[in-house]
Amino acid sequence: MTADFWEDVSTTWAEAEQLGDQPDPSANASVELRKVRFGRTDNPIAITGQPGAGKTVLYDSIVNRIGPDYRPPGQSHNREKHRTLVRTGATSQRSSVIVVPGQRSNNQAAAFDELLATGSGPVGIIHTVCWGYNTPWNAGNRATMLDEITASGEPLDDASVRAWHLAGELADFRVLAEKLAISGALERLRWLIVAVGKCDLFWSEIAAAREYYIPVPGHPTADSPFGEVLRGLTADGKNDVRLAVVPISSYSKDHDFGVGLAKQRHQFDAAQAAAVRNQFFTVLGRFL
Ligand SMILES: Nc1nc2c(ncn2[C@@H]2O[C@H](COP(=O)(O)OP(=O)(O)O)[C@@H](O)[C@H]2O)c(=O)[nH]1
Ligand SMILES: [Mg+2]
Repeated sequence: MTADFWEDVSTTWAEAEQLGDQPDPSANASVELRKVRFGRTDNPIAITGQPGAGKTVLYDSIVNRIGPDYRPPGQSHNREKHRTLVRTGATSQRSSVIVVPGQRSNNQAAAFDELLATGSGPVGIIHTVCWGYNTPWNAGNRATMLDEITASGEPLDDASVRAWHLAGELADFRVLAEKLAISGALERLRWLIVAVGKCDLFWSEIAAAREYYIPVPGHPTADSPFGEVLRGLTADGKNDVRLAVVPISSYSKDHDFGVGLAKQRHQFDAAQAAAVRNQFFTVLGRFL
């Protein structure tokens, strides 16, 4: 039944929320991913999402590369393809994990089209969103953002900058959903995780993020615009794409909006970040 599908999605999120509030230091994820150099790579997994959403750092977090000396690699222009060994309990398999830039510029879209055109398409997608806390990599984008916010008559502040990014994120997700449907890749897709990243920056607002990213069980008309697209993409669970929407913090740090505003402080200690990350792994492990 429709409502149950979204109830389940909400329950999985709620578990992460609870662990973020009360970390259980003894908990361990049952799945391990490791970057490897050689070998076959079946089971392609794509990490999608807007520029600056946290895709590259999320991959580094997934393969456990984020230690005390970690420095984020900066803006990536091209598609990144990694051979990855996935170990769940006693079994292991190789996957290629492809980090694909956002869908809204031609350049970026080409990378995703190429992935779909391989004939097999991804078996799983981790779609990265970040509640408006995109790192504004590109000076051109920053200028467009400033122009559009000024034209709208809004003051330039955290709220208007985040709203601008959220609108872009929504448009990007719409394009992704359409491409998956039109290319037929949706029929091959076995799972989708919406990774609500950088949650260390907005943990105090996590309930509002949950309401934005998860369709409302039993009440389609109450969905947020993002929820509406997600509901359509997954056909309320009827198209056999397994779905989770979960918060994740790959790398806690203060956020620079990039336009001269005060930084947004991160709100996580190490135990909280580890607990939420572990839960993300547990969920990912169920799908692999
Ligand atoms: N606070 C916080 N910042 C993050 C997190 N993940 C990434 N970032 C920051 O966001 C920037 C962009 O991330 P990146 O993965 O390079 O974005 P991409 O363009 O989607 O690949 C990084 O340089 C980090 O500074 C996170 O979980 N929390
Ligand atoms: Mg990147």
